[in-house]
Amino acid sequence: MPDRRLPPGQHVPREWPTMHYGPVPRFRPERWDFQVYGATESAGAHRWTWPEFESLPATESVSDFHCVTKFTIHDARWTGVAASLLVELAPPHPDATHVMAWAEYGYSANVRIDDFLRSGVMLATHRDGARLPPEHGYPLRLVVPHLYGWKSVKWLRAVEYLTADRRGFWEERGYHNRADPWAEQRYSYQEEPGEGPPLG
Ligand SMILES: Nc1nc2c(c(=O)[nH]1)N[C@H]1C(S)=C(S)[C@@H](COP(=O)(O)O)O[C@H]1N2
Ligand SMILES: [Mo]
Repeated sequence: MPDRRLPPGQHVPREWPTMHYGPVPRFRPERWDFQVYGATESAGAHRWTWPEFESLPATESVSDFHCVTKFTIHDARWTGVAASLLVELAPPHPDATHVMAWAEYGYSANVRIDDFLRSGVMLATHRDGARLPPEHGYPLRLVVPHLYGWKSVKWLRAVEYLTADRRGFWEERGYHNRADPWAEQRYSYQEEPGEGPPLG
């Protein structure tokens, strides 16, 4: 029977692969912080230390995860801070249209604010009840389950509010600006004219 939860071109592997570009960063809690900056309502940055971030109210969300290299993981259970709560705690300026999620070592991914606010979008510390392993984003990763996996930034350190769209790491390197797996938005050449910001 066809799997109706499988977007076009995807398959389910036996185990969850690890997928990223570059080395796994080491977590130094005393140096770690999380920031929300850019087009905030207050014009100032919001900052949390690791103990502060860890004491924010956590929620759980179960979702599927789709990587553009064609694997799909069903029913991942993520625990962490809902993106919608983060936006309440650190409100954007009314002109903000997109967020850039920033990781250690400068990896980034852009997401529309309405995509960021979708239910299931999480700043996750745990998966399936266990602390994230280092290679899966410890201590904190973004999960944007309704877009391809490269938007789910591991080793997340900041969210920047943008008043105009800008391409992130893979979006500048030929991948689609929005990345909806159900529409198979894999590559930037599939974008409609005017759909995204110009290629860097
Ligand atoms: N910081 C960072 N986050 C990243 C990546 C990366 O290269 N660097 N790769 C992305 C890609 S392409 C995918 S599919 C997912 C994979 O997550 P996983 O390793 O937990 O399966 O992480 C995403 N987050
Ligand atoms: Mo990916």
